[in-house]
Amino acid sequence: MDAAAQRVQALREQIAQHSHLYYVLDDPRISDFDFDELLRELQQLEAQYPQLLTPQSPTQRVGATPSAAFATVRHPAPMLSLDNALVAADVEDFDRRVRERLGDVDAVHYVAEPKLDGLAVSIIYRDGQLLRAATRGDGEQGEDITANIRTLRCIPLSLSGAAPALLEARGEVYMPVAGFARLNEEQLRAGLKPFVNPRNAAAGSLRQLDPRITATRPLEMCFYALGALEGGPQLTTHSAALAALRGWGLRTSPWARQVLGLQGCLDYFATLQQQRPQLPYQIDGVVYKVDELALQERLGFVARAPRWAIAHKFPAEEAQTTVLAVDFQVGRTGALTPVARLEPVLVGGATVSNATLHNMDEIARKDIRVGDAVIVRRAGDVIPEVVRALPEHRPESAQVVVMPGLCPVCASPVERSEGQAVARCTGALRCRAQRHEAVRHYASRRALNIEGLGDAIIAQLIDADLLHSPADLYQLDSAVLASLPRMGEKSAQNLCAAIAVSKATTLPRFLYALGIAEVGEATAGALARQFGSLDLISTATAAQIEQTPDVGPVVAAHVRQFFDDPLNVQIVARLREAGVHWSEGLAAEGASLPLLGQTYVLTGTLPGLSRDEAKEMLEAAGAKVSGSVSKRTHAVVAGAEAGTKLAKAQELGITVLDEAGLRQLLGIAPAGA
Ligand code: I6G
Repeated sequence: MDAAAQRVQALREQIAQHSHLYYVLDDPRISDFDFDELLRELQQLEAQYPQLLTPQSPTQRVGATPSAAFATVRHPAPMLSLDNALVAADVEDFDRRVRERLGDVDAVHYVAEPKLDGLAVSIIYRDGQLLRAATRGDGEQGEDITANIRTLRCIPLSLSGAAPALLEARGEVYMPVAGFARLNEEQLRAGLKPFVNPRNAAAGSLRQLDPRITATRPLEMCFYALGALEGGPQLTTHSAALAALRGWGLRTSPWARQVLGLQGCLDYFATLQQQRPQLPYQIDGVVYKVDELALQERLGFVARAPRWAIAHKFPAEEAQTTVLAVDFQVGRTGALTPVARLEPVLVGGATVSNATLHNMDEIARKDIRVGDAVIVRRAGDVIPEVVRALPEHRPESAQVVVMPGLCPVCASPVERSEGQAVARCTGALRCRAQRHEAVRHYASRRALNIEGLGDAIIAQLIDADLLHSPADLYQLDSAVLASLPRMGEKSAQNLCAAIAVSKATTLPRFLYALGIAEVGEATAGALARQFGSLDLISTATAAQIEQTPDVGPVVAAHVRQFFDDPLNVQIVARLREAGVHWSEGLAAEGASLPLLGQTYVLTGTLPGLSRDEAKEMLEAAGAKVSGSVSKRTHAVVAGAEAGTKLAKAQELGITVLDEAGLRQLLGIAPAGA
């Protein structure tokens, strides 16, 4: 037993040392295989001598049981957000303000480091042991994600060296690009939706209630600040704080550098911008912080951001490539969207081989031809787009793009109504592409919310001739579902249950789920309130439909056309026969719409609400949520890292709300209440 205890101790020390070498110093000394061997030996000994097991053992990263919900926890000190600089002139202003406040000093020492595109997390170590980890939340309170954070191998469960009595370390949890690509391949193989980008994948992985799932995700963490420190060394600079974090075994950015003055910041920015495509993770800018802590203290804070730091964002990335072909994608409502197939090109760390061309008017306006050299742009989460053609490099063989007369999927005629930018396939649900999109839309979260019905399953069901419209979903049983390739019995049962649960819905959701052209959630809600019943909507004339607030002739015509198509009428009847039901009448929908007629824009990350949630709440109150700021915008709801939309709102003098303001406006409880 003594010998076993000694070996366990020695193994834990070796594992901690090699983790430190691997994750913190980026200097592995043994192979992954040998590392796993050490872990395996430790596991075996702990199984043999359970009395030697401790929660801090590296074998105990994954807790056994999923939790029902995340607890809310208060941060020892608020987690602030950073102001953004979008152009060099903003950094110049920042540096000038810093120097003026400090009494016109010549040049300030800053620490510059990459701004990782991930999620801010705070971790508390008490007496060197990992005690608690939390998301940023609203800055004051976050969610307790300790069980999930413990599964990240790069985060030590015990600190190295002389640990302080209390340490709150802050940093960014992110997913490296390679791990993200692997995860998405697995998602697709499993018939699940791929993640949009590494940031969303990291957020989704950290918000798992079952830490065993988080443990399978390739997450990493990079620390960038101290929140609280008790019983530790006296630190006088931010550089020293970063060095102390590293000393305790916490990873910090290998790119962090002390720079001098504005020019030092801008030179660093230019260097990092060049390195960006080669970095193994996504970054969206550079953070500059005044290095001297005493100066930071003198500068203090304005609103919720420090005056001594700023995030200098990279502009949207652009690159030159060639248009190989233009294909037409058929969407849910039959709209044909031209998509440029490009010679693959690296833009901002991702290979772009397709870009949207929006519609034919856009192609004509930009004069884009097949064979053209073009500039493509990729910014953050948005779909890459072709910015402009370079006619000076146009080859003689370049070809003008023509809209096909027949749908490329089902060969039905394509129609473009007068004055409309969009051409549509007239095949409706007879077109496989429209059928797929119709079912996907019907099952989407904000329509009938059928969990587990991913793209791959929809495609398999269509291939097997089992799905001609959403109504066929209710004819599926778990035996049929289980017979699909790669579908287990349990998943088939779960999907079957999810389909059954979807039968109870609301009229606005059902109307939205039908996927009528131009009928989004707000319009579906307005129609439900105006008419109160599906039968009244489906039999109303276009003129009557137009009486609905915010509904114009185009929408009214689409609604009428939808219910004039016998195929649609039959599908609706079959859905109702299958048991899809809702309560009709105004009371069922909660008639109060205080924000009717008002337009809101969401930007940045709200601490306690996802963008979808905020949008849903605003729309439920009758507001329209738009993607761009204009003079007609009623207010902009801005969260952390808000960008140009916030700047535009300020320029136009439009009201800006934070999450607390939004909650107050909607009369809902403050976050964490
Ligand atoms: O959101 C952030 C990203 C990176 C930060 C940050 C950072 O430093 C590299 N630093 C601070 C002080 C804050 N947010 C508030």
